[in-house]
Amino acid sequence: MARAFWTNGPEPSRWGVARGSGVDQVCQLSNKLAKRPYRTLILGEGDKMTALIVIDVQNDFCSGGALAVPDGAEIVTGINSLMETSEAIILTQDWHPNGHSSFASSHKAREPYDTIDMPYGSQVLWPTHCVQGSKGADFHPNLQTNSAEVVVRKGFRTAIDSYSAFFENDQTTVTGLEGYLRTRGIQELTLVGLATDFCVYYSAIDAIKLGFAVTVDLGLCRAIDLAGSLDTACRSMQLAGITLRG
Ligand code: VGL
Ligand code: ZN
Repeated sequence: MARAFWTNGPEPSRWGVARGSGVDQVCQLSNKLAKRPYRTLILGEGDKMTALIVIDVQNDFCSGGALAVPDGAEIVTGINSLMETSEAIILTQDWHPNGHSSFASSHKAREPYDTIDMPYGSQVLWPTHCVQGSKGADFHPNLQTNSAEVVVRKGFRTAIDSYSAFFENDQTTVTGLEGYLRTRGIQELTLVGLATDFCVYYSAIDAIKLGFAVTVDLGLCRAIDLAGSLDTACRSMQLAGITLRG
């Protein structure tokens, strides 16, 4: 949690004053409580701001969905509570076009959960899920989405899947999230959501490689668990220096 102080009122024009006085970051946030439209959060040197990143809490990953993660919807209430004390909130949304290359239905004689070689490496084939604009791609109806500042959509290029919120599965194409976090001065991340062993896992590993301090709240994640993938993911996250909690 950032050590920070709030000051009511300064307009954006005061940012220069704050910077000149040895304060290294100034973030302007809307203030729902004050009558003034904004108040300014001033972070001193060494202060860290933490973002909550909510991964893919979408209908298709919850019960009744096309790629339902066991007990996926159980985490929604807890995520909503955690949002109330979070300094910054980012949601990700799996967002595939029809005929996406990660769908088994896009490949002849292939079944869901087969693995194929793509130009960027091995790829699990999934049931058709999270098609752009479909009900399955919507966030779970009970997820509190109003407090999120940003929604990062991923997996929208037909030829590349994207588990991670930072890099697509070719490990080169960026989503832009890193730039967003850095320009907001965010250095610490807490990850929650679906699925622990795919999108949460790849996002957490990329985040720590990029130099963020990363916590995964396992109590607010649920897994697909294909052939021991949950165990492998947890061990790799721990080895990488990610804090596992919950
Ligand atoms: C996911 C498989 C395919 C996930 C997304 O959100 O973990 N898994 N697409
Ligand atoms: Zn997907």
